[in-house]
Amino acid sequence: MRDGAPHGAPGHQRTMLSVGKGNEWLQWGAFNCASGVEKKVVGRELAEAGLAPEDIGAFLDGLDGDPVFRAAVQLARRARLANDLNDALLDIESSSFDFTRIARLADLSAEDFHHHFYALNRPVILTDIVGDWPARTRWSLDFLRDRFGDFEVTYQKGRSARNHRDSFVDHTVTAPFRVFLDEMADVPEGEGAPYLIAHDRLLDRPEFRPLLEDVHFDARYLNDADGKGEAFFWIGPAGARTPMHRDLGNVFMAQITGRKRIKMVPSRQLHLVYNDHGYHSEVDFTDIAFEDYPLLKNAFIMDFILEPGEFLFIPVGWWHHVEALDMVITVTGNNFRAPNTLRPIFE
Ligand SMILES: O=C(O)CCC(=O)C(=O)O
Repeated sequence: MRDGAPHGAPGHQRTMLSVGKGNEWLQWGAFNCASGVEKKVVGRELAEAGLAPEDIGAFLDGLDGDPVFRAAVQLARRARLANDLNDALLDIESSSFDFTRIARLADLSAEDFHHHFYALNRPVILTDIVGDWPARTRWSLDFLRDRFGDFEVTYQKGRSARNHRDSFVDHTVTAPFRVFLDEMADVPEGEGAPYLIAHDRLLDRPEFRPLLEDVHFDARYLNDADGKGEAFFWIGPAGARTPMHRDLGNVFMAQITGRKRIKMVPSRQLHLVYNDHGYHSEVDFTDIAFEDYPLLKNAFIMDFILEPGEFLFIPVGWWHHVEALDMVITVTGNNFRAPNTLRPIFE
């Protein structure tokens, strides 16, 4: 049993709950019972977690008489209906679209991009967008150090593979860009790679704004990124990682330098990725423990390498996990010409 959370029960959903916290285990038990897992299976897991047999018995016997639990059963039923519909639709759609392989295309008209990918919530790599951006030749580490080295940046250091919630809060460091570049060049064995990510909003700052002159937003699909929060700069060494998560709108990832290994799961398989908190999966996608996360066996997983000079379209809601294979520089953005309203369809 990993991290004390039960596994292996049919239809079971893992949670972030941990051993020794009786109430959290009871919440886990109620969640699984409401989701349709047999009471005896849940009872067995609670016993394994160390709860007293009489407490387990009283808890399970009391569930059906509890109006809050009955409401949870109703909600779980509704969620199941929505999930079943999504499964059925995706199943049909997979007969004409390969959800396990990313397409690479060039010369796509604005209309074709919109009708075949953007409007259908389908990812694609475009190979003719980024190749001639001046950034591809100009943004060497020396150039970045000489030009911007004295400016302070905020980056992530020592992020864990799974715990996304803590990642952004507890592992933030502020230092001159030069210091980050030095750290990036020499990551001690066993230490999480430092990563300067979108959250620093580097390109929103006047001192870094000139970097935007080296990128050309293709007018077929993109507006100029004039506004704040529309384009983002990422830089990190091999090993830098972004855990599995989804975004609030459509985004693109323009790969300037280095390769990234990317794993993606369709937006409509949200119920299979163990998303108990925020916009993140609790699963470590570098090495998926399918035995602990059995629902993932039913997911479509695209697994591919984004090469330098490529442009990846990540449709809203698609889950993505990113791992740098080399030193990487990336520009991401959401300045699509078509509506990208970042609707609050998420919690
Ligand atoms: O490139 C990365 O590490 C992550 C990018 C990403 O997840 C995003 O822009 O949403």
